[in-house]
Amino acid sequence: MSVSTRCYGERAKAHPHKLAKRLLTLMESKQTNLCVSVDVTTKTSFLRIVDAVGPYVCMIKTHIDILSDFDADLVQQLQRLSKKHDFLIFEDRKFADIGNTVKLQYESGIYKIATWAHITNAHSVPGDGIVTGLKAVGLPLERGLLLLAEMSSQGSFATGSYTSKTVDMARRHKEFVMGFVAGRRVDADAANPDPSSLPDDFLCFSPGVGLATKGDAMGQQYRTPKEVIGQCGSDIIIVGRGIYGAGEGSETSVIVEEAKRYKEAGWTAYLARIA
Ligand code: S5P
Repeated sequence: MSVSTRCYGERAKAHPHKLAKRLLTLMESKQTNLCVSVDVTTKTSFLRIVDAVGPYVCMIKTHIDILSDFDADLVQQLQRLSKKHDFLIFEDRKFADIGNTVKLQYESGIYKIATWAHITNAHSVPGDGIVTGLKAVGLPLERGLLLLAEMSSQGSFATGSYTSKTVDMARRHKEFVMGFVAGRRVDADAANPDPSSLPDDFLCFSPGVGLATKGDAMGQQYRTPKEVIGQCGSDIIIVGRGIYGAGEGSETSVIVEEAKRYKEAGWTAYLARIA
């Protein structure tokens, strides 16, 4: 597989999607391609972990609906930390319904995701209407969308023609869709072995990254930053339990050390790729 040797800063300059440009610029200046997924269930643990890893990340990924004590103040604190440490917020909502429903889920309800999350994501399974619905809310707010083109879990059905049709869907909505959740640069093909030089230059976000283990008991599969960034041409590593471990009980100092270790591993893999 051929991978892009262009640096984030160069891609930022040419990028037509405002939020992708902002993210690539931030990655270059903070020297990080690490996104931490903070999947804990209490507000105190969540904010403690976000504040601890903030200096080392380009993005924080949330599952806002797993927080037992969610309130409006949590969103305000998260936004404050996003400014303090300079990272973007990605709500991993994985929308999967018809356009009209996802539009309501994105802008309304308790969470009002569109008001605070710079980025969210969606499955392509419903067809183009899902993007049309989300775009109606997100585009005026200058938000960005990722499509799930592949999944890291064992036995995932998002392979082959499902993946390539998802790439086609993204190309039809590139003013809003800024990239993919996938394990590799899925928009590369024989005609365009380095799609980072194309005007759409979709960003590739890869979950299922771990340095210590190969998976969990529920089908998650892990690869290293070197495999994901260096060999598969992905742009951003998404790491959850590899960094916060047991979550609520983990020492802040241990979380900080792990965040530094993954940041370093992701950046080293990227530097080796563009060298
Ligand atoms: O294919 C996927 C897509 C996502 S967004 N596989 C994933 O694991 N994710 C998310 O990444 C998942 O929902 C979780 O929040 C995170 C991985 O967490 P970890 O603890 O396994 O690193």
